[in-house]
Amino acid sequence: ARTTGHSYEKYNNWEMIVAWTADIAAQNPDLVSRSVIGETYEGRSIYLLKVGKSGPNKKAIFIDCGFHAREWITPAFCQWFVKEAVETYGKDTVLTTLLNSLDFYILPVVNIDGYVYTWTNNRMWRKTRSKNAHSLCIGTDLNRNFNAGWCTIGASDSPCDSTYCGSEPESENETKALADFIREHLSTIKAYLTIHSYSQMLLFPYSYTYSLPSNYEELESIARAATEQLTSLYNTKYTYGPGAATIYPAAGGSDDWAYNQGIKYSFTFELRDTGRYGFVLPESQIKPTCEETLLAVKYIANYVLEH
Ligand code: ING
Ligand code: ZN
Repeated sequence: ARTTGHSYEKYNNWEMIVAWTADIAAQNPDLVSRSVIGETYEGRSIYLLKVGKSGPNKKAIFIDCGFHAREWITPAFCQWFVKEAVETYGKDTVLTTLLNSLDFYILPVVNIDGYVYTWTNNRMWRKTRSKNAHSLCIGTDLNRNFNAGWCTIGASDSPCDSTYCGSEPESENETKALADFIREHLSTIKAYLTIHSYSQMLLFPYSYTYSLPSNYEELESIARAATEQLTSLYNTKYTYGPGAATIYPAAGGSDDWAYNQGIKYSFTFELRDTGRYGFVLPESQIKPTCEETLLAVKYIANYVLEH
């Protein structure tokens, strides 16, 4: 396994991330392959990495990062995850078993146009960069744009707001690309993990309603155990629970949508911190944040493998 040259403890711009996706796939052809699942509004390729040893009838886990442009720690986590996979395959028994038995689909940056904009224009941008009809305001909130109670609560129908739900569900190229991929792979994808920041929370459905999901008790116990693992490393405190009651009610999120598609293990991570640095988490926290988060992700992956 080779991962030379790339810095996993710094924030990388989109150009660097693109080069990294090509390199890590080229250097680890038995473990990593790269595909393009769509194009952003501004015409950038949306890259997806498939990580795992090839084998028959494998279950899969889908993980995305960079839904919201300013949440820079999240693309850093997706890069870290792939690095750990290629560097510890054949060394760490838990990860080796996981990669032999499961495929991980890693989408390192969903909202690429927004991410580029945070590097060039406005560090605190959240939405996409698409034009809206009859408005000078730009962008849709991708995590309000999915077809799950779309725009009924905790979302705005005004294009100037940061939680604008879009003109209709899946109005954004990025939403459509992600949703199409998941629909096409529903028979294999057993878990959906979407990585956001910040708040130190592990959320599960529902966020668009206070109703509880059918396997609520199971999700609650997975979240408890996964956050226990996470906290064990650096004592980072996490809370967990259904989105509506734990963070705030919000419709149109990808975890609720994936859950309603039949993916019964669907979680939103809210990584460090709780507000001291917020979205502008110092680079010195990339490594500890990624290490602790990896423990929770491994726990969930193991659970999925055994159930
Ligand atoms: N938080 C999420 C947001 O989109 C969330 C919380 C999770 C909402 C799941 C809906 C569904 O607002 C951040 N930090 O983006
Ligand atoms: Zn977010």
